[in-house]
Amino acid sequence: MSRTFPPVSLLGAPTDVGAGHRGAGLGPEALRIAGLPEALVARGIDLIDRGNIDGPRNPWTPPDDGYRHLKEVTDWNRMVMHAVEAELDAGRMPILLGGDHCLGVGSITAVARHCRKTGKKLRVLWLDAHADFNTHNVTPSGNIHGMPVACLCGLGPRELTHLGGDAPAMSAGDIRQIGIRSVDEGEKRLVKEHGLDVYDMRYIDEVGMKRAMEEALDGVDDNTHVHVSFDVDFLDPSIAPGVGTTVPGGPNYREAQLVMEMIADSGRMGSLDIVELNPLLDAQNATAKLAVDLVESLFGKSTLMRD
Ligand code: 5AB
Ligand code: MN
Ligand code: MN
Ligand code: MN
Repeated sequence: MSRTFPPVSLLGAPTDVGAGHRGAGLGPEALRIAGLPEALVARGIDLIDRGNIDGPRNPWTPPDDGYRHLKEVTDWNRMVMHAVEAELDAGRMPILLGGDHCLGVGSITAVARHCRKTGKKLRVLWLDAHADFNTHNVTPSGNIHGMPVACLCGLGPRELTHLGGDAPAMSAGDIRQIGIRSVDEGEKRLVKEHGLDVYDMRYIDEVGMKRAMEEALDGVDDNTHVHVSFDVDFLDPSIAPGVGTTVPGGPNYREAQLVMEMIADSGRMGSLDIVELNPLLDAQNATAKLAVDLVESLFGKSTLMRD
């Protein structure tokens, strides 16, 4: 079963305005240097690198009313939303090179708008150590990269919950979270209240990655747009130390590959974020190279063995 992929566009969003460490803004260049464009071209993909979006600098100021840099985060997300939507409208698959995970708001808002226009069902696969479901009342940090899923589901400041127009981008039922192992106290309550579908590490330990992914992909059909939001801290820090917020006990190399391979097998991935890579914490660009290796599997590299 060989598969052809739609044309792909790389969009760099070099910012860390949503994070608590500086450095994620260097992610797009690190991913390029690690060979991402060449790897996609080698998979036979028609690729355009659109270069980087140019947003506001990081003012590095403390949180205000529970939000750090809300204005800059909103500006970046608006630009990301327009850039991602333009690619989808042109029939291309956008790969957003972050940047921190606050950018998931703009990226997924664009995807949700596209799904509404085309009548597709949306399924977001959120690969992360964290649930990213904080609000300004419960956040321990004020960092908006810990809030994008809440914003997308309508919990948060209006400029982010309504970035795409008059309604939140999605509902809790549209998302599956995989690899979760660090959820803050108040955040836990919200995750339960809103009924998020969380395949946390405890569950993965108990049933195995294969079954967890089968369940996360259940219901995906020919009319589904699968968006993958890949926070690199999803991976166990022993293989992926180059991120700002490491949490032990994540998926190992083979488990991570299986996740990517099963997503590739679904044949329905329509957009992708690669976020939270922090080259300042990454010796020899090794975590970036691992991310590229995993993205190759998302584009069917290892599936070849089963042709
Ligand atoms: B990431 C924490 N929950 O809100 C918070 O990397 C960490 O995008 C958020 O998943 C991590 O500050 C955000 C403690
Ligand atoms: Mn995240
Ligand atoms: Mn994370
Ligand atoms: Mn992080």
